[in-house]
Amino acid sequence: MRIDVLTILPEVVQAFTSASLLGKARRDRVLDIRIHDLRDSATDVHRTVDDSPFGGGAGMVLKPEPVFDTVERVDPPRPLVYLTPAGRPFDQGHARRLAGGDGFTLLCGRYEGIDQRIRDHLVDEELSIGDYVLAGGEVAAGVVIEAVGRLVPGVLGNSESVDDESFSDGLLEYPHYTRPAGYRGWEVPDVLRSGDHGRVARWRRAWSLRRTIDVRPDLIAARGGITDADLALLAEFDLSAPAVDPHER
Ligand code: JF5
Repeated sequence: MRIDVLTILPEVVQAFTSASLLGKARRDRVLDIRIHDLRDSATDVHRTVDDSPFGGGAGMVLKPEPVFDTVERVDPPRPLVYLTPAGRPFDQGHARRLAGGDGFTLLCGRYEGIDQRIRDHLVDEELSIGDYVLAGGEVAAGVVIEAVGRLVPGVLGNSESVDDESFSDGLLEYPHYTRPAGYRGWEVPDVLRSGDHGRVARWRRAWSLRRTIDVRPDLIAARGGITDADLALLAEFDLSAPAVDPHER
């Protein structure tokens, strides 16, 4: 998979995509990540890529010429995605769709924004990684590349392969435990050590439901509310009331 990134901070994107999981995938040639410095397409000695907004106001705007020039010079893969708080909320569904293609391109904005003609005539879609404002799109690009990259076959090892359970059914993760079974007097729940795989699966699902109801009621609504089977599962593990912490019950 080829992923191109258009940025004025290539060293930031280079560093992020050279470490750990993404770095290994790049070395293994599973991910072909190409980082382009928008300033390489500037035409003046100062390598200017921004200018003040028509109509006045604070801040600067990314000029159209360096972005169009870069895209026409390197012919990056589509879709071309602009990362902005004004975009559609990026989620696991977007990550799966992008991971299923041959590649995509990320445009990192800076300043107050980018010239509208880039959005109208070059960008295919606008995505937001959350409701906050960053100084630039580079960290958002890192988020998208990692979320998509880990879904690309060959990026994760066999022992860490993608858990298709988490998020795919729209619920949050259940609690995880490892050794030691007792730590500072806090014991791992007996059910997880019982060897009863059916009961373990029901306990995990009950906790996923409980956590999702408590912290993400929007996800519960999106899957059509709570069913009678869900309520029975919560009751089986005494989770009918809002949870505090697995050890406080
Ligand atoms: C950016 C103007 C783009 O801040 C972000 C962002 C927040 N959620 N998703 C992306 O992108 C950088 C800043 C200012 C345009």
